[in-house]
Amino acid sequence: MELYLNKTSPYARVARICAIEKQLDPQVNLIWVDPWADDKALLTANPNSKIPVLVTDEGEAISESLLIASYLDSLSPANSLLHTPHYADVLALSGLSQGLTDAAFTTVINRKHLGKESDLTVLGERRQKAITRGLQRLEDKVDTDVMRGEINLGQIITIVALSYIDFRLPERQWQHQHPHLANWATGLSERPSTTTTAFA
Ligand SMILES: N[C@@H](CCC(=O)N[C@@H](CS)C(=O)NCC(=O)O)C(=O)O
Repeated sequence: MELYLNKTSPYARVARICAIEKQLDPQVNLIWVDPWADDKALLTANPNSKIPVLVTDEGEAISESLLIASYLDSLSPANSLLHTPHYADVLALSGLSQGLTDAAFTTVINRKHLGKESDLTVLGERRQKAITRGLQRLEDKVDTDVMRGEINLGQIITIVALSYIDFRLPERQWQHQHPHLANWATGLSERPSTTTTAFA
């Protein structure tokens, strides 16, 4: 299999962590690309020019991190990332934290292309509020089974979302207001799958 990725994409990092947690990483050839550079190989795999893309051994190009996670989860019995006893909770946590990533990532892209004033537009303010509410909801969920139990997709997306905020929006300093979540994140950020995929 081939995984198209870069070192700063939160979505690609989720896909890569899933491959590692499923013990499939020896079978995944990492193809480092710049999705903004009209890379020919990436455009062939994904005309949307977005990463991640996983090209299967059969040649199917799967885009969208959640779909890639679902595919990888089906390939090996190691660490069931989706079909746990808390299946609905895993999906709920995954959606919540994917939304947090979306709000943070869109903030970063808008700042890059339109300037920091983009935070002050109607949509920019909605994104900031979404981040604030998302962090609070995660803080409220810290002691649930889905967050405290075995590693699952929801936990993976959550740790990537939080670490992406630290990486790109450090001014949020969310740890002060959300100490339980910060404590939870410290524990998960020590796993080999997260340390070897750290943003750079
Ligand atoms: N919903 C997609 C989002 C993928 C995405 O937006 N990836 C960014 C990198 S973090 C990208 O490739 N952007 C390039 C572009 O928008 O042209 C997923 O979950 O995989």
